[in-house]
Amino acid sequence: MLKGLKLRDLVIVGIILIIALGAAGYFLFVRDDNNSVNNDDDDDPVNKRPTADAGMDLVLTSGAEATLNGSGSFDPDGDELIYSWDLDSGVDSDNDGVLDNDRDIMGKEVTWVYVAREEITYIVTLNVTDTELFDTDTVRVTILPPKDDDPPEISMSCRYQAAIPPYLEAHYIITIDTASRTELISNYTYRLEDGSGDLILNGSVPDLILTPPNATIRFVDAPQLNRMSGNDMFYIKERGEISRDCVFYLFYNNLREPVGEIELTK
Ligand SMILES: [Ca+2]
Ligand SMILES: [Ca+2]
Ligand SMILES: [Ca+2]
Ligand SMILES: [Ca+2]
Repeated sequence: MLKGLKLRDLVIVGIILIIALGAAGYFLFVRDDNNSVNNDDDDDPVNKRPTADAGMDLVLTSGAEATLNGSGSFDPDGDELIYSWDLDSGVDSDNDGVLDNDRDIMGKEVTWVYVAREEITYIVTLNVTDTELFDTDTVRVTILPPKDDDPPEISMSCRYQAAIPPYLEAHYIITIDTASRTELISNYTYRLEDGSGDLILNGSVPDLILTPPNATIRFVDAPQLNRMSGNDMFYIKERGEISRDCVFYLFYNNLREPVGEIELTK
C-alpha cells in the first residue's frame, strides 16, 4: 500500500517535472527567439540590402560615348553606396575566373566609349554595396558599326622640346587635341614627310606603342586605351632629315585622304 502510494507520487512528480521543463524550455528558447527579433526591430535595426539599378539599355554607334547611369539604385536604410561597373561580361579583367564582377570603372554615373567593327551587345553589370551587403543589375549596351562614309577628324598640335644633354634628345611632341569620333588605334596609320612631300617614315600606329625610348617615333596611348583619343601623343626625335617643316599625317583605314595633319614646328 505504502509502496503503491510512493510510486503514484513519483509518477505525479515526474509529470509535473516534464510539464515544468517543457514550459521553461518554451520560455527560454521559443519566447526568447521572438523577443530577440522584436528587440532588433526596435533598438538595433538589421542592415537591409541595397537595390542596384543599372539604368536603361543603350544602342549606340561605335565610338560614341555611352553614359551608364546607376542613380536609380537605392539603399532602404539610406546608406551611402559604392558603385562599380563591369563593362564587359565577356572579359575577366581582374582574372579571378568570374566574368561579370570586375571593377572596371567606379562611380554612380560613368561614361565609356565602346568601339566595334560589327554589331555587338555588351552585358554591363553594376554592383552597388553599402560595404556590408550588395546587389547587382545588368544593362545591355548594343554597339552598331560606324558608317564608312563618316571618317573621324583628328586635330593635333605640335610643340618642341629642346635637348637636355645627356638625358634628353630634342624632339617634337604631337598631341591629339580632339577626335571627332573615337576609334581603335589599329585603324590608324601615320606618315611623316619632309617639306618637299618625300616620305621619311610611315607605318601603323599600334606598332609605335612598345618601341624603346630611343626609337625615332613613339606613341603614348593616354586615357581611352587602344583608342585614338584626346591627350594621346606622338614623340618624334629631331634627327637626320626630321626637323621643322616636316609634316605628320594620320590616315584612317584605307582612306586616301588623311584624317589629320600637322606641321612640325618649334
Ligand atoms: Ca543597407
Ligand atoms: Ca568583365
Ligand atoms: Ca572577374
Ligand atoms: Ca588613347
